[in-house]
Amino acid sequence: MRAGELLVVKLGGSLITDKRKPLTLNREGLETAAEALARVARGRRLVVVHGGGSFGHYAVVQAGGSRERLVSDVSYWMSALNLEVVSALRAAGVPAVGLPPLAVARVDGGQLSLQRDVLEAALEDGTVPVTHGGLVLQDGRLEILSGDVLASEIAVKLAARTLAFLMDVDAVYTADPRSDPHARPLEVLKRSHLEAIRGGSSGIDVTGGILLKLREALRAAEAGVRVALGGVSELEAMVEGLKGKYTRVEP
Ligand code: ATP
Ligand code: IP8
Repeated sequence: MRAGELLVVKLGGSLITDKRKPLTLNREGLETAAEALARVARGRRLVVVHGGGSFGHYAVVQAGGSRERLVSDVSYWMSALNLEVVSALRAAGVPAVGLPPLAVARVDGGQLSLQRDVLEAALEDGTVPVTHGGLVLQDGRLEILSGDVLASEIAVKLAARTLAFLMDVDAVYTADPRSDPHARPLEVLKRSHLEAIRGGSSGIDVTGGILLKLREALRAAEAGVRVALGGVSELEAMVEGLKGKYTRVEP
């Protein structure tokens, strides 16, 4: 197997899109993230999972109750966003390969499983798989799986050294820092903190916002992965396990 510790990065939709504006890319946020990813990819194996932001979450809401629109529109807009992420990474010198979530995960009897061989084959070739939250086969139907869940599952099953969740905020706070002036940043997140943390999302979000992310972060940390959440400027510190302004997760 190709050498180098494995790093999994969940690229938040809040960072790479404008979650308040439908179908709007945050190109500056994406390019900054791509450059930071290029730096941490040196000497490591890297898997990137991105979220839906104002592409996926908006498409789900717009579909209303229509299965036809849900499946076609979510697939279309998430593939469009995936191509933007892959293009930004390639421009930063990262040999990215886009993989739809359908190719890497499925749910049977409520149990999530990974197509490990697809991810491992891409890593073995020295490339960086870039998958995303979106449609996967779930007990015979195409349904939405959150990128937070997928990133955590990949980190656990492929025994990643580190899982980093990048967002448009620099840490996990006691409440949403965008709307609560009294919100305090957490240096450490433990399971016992979960009940007290208040949160939502920075815009439309159909998969559970920050609270789902925190549960997934804890799940991976409890399986032995080093987990951190924060902004892109601290990615290197998160990956090296250095001190910095971000939240680390303690099992
Ligand atoms: P996506 O699901 O599209 O990938 P994401 O994972 O980047 O998006 P969210 O799930 O929206 O992002 O979570 C990040 C957002 O959550 C931030 O923009 C922030 O405003 C909001 N938020 C709500 N509560 C909190 C909290 N307690 N701590 C930190 N951020 C919070
Ligand atoms: O944004 C869901 O993934 P997430 C993507 O990581 C959608 O929760 C809604 C298509």
